[in-house]
Amino acid sequence: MNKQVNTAQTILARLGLTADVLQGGNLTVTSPVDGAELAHLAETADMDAVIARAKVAFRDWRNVPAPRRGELVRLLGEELRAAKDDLGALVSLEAGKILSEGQGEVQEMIDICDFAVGQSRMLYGLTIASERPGHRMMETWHPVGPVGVISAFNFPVAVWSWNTALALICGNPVIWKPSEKAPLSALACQVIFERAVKRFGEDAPEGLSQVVIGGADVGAAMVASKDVPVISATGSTRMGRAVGPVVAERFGRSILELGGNNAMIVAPSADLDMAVRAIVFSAVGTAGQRCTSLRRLIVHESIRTELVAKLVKAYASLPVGSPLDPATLVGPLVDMDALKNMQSALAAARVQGGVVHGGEPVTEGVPAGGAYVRPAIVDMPEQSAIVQTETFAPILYVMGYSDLDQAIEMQNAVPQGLSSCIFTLNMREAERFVSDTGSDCGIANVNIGPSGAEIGGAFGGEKETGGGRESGSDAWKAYMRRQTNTMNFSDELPLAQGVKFDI
Ligand code: UN1
Repeated sequence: MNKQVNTAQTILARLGLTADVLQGGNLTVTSPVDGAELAHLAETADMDAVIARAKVAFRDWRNVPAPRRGELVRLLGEELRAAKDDLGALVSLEAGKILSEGQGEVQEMIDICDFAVGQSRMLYGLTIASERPGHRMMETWHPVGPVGVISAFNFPVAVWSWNTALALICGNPVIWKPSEKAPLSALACQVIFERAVKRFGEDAPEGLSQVVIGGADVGAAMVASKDVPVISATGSTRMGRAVGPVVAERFGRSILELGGNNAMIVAPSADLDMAVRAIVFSAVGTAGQRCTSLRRLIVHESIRTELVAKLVKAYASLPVGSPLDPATLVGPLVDMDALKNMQSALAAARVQGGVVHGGEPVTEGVPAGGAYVRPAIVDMPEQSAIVQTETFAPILYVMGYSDLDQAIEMQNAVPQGLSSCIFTLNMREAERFVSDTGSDCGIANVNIGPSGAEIGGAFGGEKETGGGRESGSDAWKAYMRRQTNTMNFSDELPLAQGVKFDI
């Protein structure tokens, strides 16, 4: 047994995952760090029973006052704080993120718990003026029922927490189908959640949060069930195209957070040193495997050569290696398929006129068995087909522009619409970018890269990104059912719009 497996087993044991859970099943979990087998999990066999449990849990949980539901989420936040180092390390082992990003992901969970605790006392509805005398209108928000969460390997814990912290305070149980590539992080979250439940006491029904393990079949059962009124799915556009219509067909609600093809416009006035730092973090962080990763750089022609030279230099010194080594900035891709996809994207870029800097597999000085690469910068003559495709790898396509209208048009001319940004010190350009005629994305930043959003804002995007919003702002409303109430305290029955109907 090599050293890494020992480390993994120690971390898993501290997180309460013991051999009886980790062994004996058919789903093999491997670490992207070195391909080591971490576990063989049993797949969930009886989805009907899982959904039935969630339904029963809903009946009880909706009766618990929202601020008290918030107390459970407060305890979850406390347990996450206590487990932060171990859970962060498990994310690094299972998803291949560098240690700081693994920890950062757990911090994102803690942050959304804090947010949701406050929100639990603010499930506000409006009071609306009625057109009729002696009447009052209002809007009330009610729990909606079990929420199904489908998450991807690249944010194996935070995405669950955005959905779960809100779903719980809104009065709903959660069923979580994590990526088959990162189920251990999910099982660890379940243990942490159960610690919080134990401290919370009897008000929390059994089955308030359940994890289901397996492939597309397991997810499909949940997606098709009318007993799971909300499906929040994060992953590829292909997955969203399969999930969305099934949920719509049964008139369920889906919250889709799918692919991104995020751009940065760099204007002539930009602070180039700051832009370089933002570019490198957004394009290379998480080895280019965030849905918010920077994939397209649209640079003013007057600074293009200078900026590309600075980037090529910065990229050359990036430490690629084991994500468990604190000096590493670029960990592995999730698996060998991801490496193949990256290489074929680079080959296509060359055919389409691209000049590729870097991008080759790295085998020296990295653990054997992992898919390590040097991040790539690709100078492109135009925004051709490959640039319009999201490849989940550290490839940054660079294109030039000469006026801002053209840059914004290029920024918007891709099928995806998640995140975007502009680097400029020109106030007109900055305001234009976030105006009605600017970026068409769900996220548009000024002098900040497109990735690494805080939880306080609504997270999600337009077009093929799916239109869903999760996390902060008023995203909680998607986890509740809205009711319009008209209250008549008069002794008359006037009809709206002046309609007469006397009997
Ligand atoms: C994702 O990649 O699915 O904004 C989520 C970010 C993170 C979340 C990314 N806070 O990069």
